[in-house]
Amino acid sequence: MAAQHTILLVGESNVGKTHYGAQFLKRLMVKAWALKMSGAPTNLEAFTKALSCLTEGMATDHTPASTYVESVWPITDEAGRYAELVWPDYGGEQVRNLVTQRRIPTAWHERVLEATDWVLLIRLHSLRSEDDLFSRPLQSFTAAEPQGEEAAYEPSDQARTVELLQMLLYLAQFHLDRPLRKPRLTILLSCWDELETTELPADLLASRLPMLWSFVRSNWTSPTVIGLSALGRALSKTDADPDYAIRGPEEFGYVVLPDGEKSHDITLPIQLLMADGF
Ligand SMILES: Nc1nc2c(ncn2[C@@H]2O[C@H](COP(=O)(O)OP(=O)(O)O)[C@@H](O)[C@H]2O)c(=O)[nH]1
Ligand SMILES: [Mg+2]
Repeated sequence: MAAQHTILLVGESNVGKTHYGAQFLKRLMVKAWALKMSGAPTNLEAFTKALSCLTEGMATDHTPASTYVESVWPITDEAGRYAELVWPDYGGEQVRNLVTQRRIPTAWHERVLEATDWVLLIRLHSLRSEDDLFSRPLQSFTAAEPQGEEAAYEPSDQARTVELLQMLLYLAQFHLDRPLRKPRLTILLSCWDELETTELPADLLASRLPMLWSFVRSNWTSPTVIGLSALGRALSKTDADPDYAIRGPEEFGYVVLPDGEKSHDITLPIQLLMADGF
């Protein structure tokens, strides 16, 4: 069966991809939700390991892959539409390196070309805010020139995220003379619970990362921004959360849709893509 959608889930290290995958997997297993696994997924280990930790009420350790590994999940929705979810894993600092060193694994290159949808995970809470005239005292701009290592140019977190999208666009050889319809872009603001906000996801993104937001809006006709809390709350790697252990991980986690509506169905961002929603 040819996939109607190939959905690529990308994000830097530590944004919550593995835990989102684990929670997603649990939802597919419980089967009370609209999506089903419709074949054999590949490379599930990282996700099943995370899920067994969640079942005990703990987060899993971050285990960076040393090479490119991807997990591919064949899924169908209630209307019988078929999609492949592709979770690339670079582990460690590899996505960062992708941008700074511009080296792209071939397998990944192909995935970018064939994807109909890109889902980018961004964890706002762990991004450094920009050092600029507004956040730093003026004298720090006139302080002694940085020496050696320090002098090396390092793009801001926001610039690096823009660069990541630029690289994907370049790889996929899109012409940017007009805003893109395909591949569609969904931005998931992960670990939403950490942000303690009542703002709409797109408004928050626009105010926190204005350069990224304007880049996205000028290159896509209808980008979608959704808040995602895969876990619903912070979990420790050593102390079990009793609620989790008693009620089960499937009782936790939520998304905040573009209009601000909250839903416990964390598979919704993918369902909406499969249904050509938004
Ligand atoms: N508060 C909170 N923490 C989360 C959530 N999802 C993941 N985390 C934490 O974020 C860290 C990175 O998650 P992980 O899934 O390993 O990120 P990955 O490197 O992108 O695969 C872990 O310490 C998780 O416990 C969430 O929804 N809320
Ligand atoms: Mg991971």
